[in-house]
Amino acid sequence: MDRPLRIGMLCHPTYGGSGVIASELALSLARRGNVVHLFSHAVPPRLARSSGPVQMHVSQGLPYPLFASTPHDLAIASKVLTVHRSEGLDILHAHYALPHAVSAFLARSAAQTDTTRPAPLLVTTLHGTDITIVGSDPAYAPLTQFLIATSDSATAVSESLAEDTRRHFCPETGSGCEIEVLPNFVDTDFFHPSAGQKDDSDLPHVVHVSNFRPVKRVPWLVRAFHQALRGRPARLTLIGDGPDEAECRRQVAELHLEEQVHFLGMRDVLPQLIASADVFALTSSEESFGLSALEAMACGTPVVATRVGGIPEVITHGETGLLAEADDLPGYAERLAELLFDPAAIRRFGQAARKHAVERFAREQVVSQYEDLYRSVLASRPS
Ligand code: GMT
Repeated sequence: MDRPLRIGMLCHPTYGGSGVIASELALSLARRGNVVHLFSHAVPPRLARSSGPVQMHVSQGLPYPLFASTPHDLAIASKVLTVHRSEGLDILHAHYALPHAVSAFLARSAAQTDTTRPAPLLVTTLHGTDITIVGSDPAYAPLTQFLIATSDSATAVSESLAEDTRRHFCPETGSGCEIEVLPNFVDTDFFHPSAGQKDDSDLPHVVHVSNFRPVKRVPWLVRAFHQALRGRPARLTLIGDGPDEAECRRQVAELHLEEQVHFLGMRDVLPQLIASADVFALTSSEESFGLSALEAMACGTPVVATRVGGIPEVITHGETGLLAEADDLPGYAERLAELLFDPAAIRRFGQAARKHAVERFAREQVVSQYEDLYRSVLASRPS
């Protein structure tokens, strides 16, 4: 039997897919008998809710007047090094390139000066805007490129994101951008159709979950929902909060949708809320994967989404959901109405969505792929 691995996972603690995936991966790996440490500047919500045997290290930098902002990433690098020196980590797994691959790189470099034990190897998982918006910005691009090239292994959550990464950073030969695609995953027991009750006698019900950042285009969704109604009764529930919430509320008032659109703010009982809806809506301008769409599919709720980034790798148009072009609001409204007002189609698409989530994106299957990757990276470590 393979020996247990000692893994250090680094991630953002905010609500968001990369922190969810890092936390769930850490929990699964620990339940398999590996020793897993999670490093962040606050406890990620998915880990906070679990009693799983992951050792959480909250590392916050020292605020000091000379610093424009508190350098949590340096405190995390320092903590990783401390844990490595006392326990000997095999793998550092950075989720979202910036700043976590920087922290992990620093800790690995410092550990390489120690002759008493091997330094940990660095696996970096690219999640989306760490390439498409933040990482490719001229302010960070050279560093992002270096981190990808210098990681012992780099992974991306979709083919589309791997392709974007090559296009941004290694356009000529692809060399320096060796990227393995390991898709995101979902706990299909937790996100399950029986978590909530769809009721044909209720009003047709659309749900959306996000952090209301501009890239999610929630105000665009409000307008599309309004167009889809054409006088028919339906409701839209918006879950989460973020910068665009005020604009959404303004549009709801302008379009006189106060009766139809409800804001719930941040919630943890997502499976119940999503499973009881008829359609999950995603209207992003870019999306490397769309973890929330996958969670909806696992709940048996079909998705109407914009055809961007890795979305077509998750949703099969006409089978598990419907896709519309991101610059075509009337087209999106049309797709939304097509599904929302057809209970038989909702059932058919919902069953296909659940089946696809279970067959292609089940949690333990993808966790095994990560574990295999760690072991193969360690096996090829120069002695
Ligand atoms: O990249 C981001 O904007 C943040 C990131 C996150 O932490 O939620 O989202 C990305 O990673 C998720 C998990 O892999 C993906 O499901 C999201 O599609 C992706 N977001 C974008 O590409 C906009």
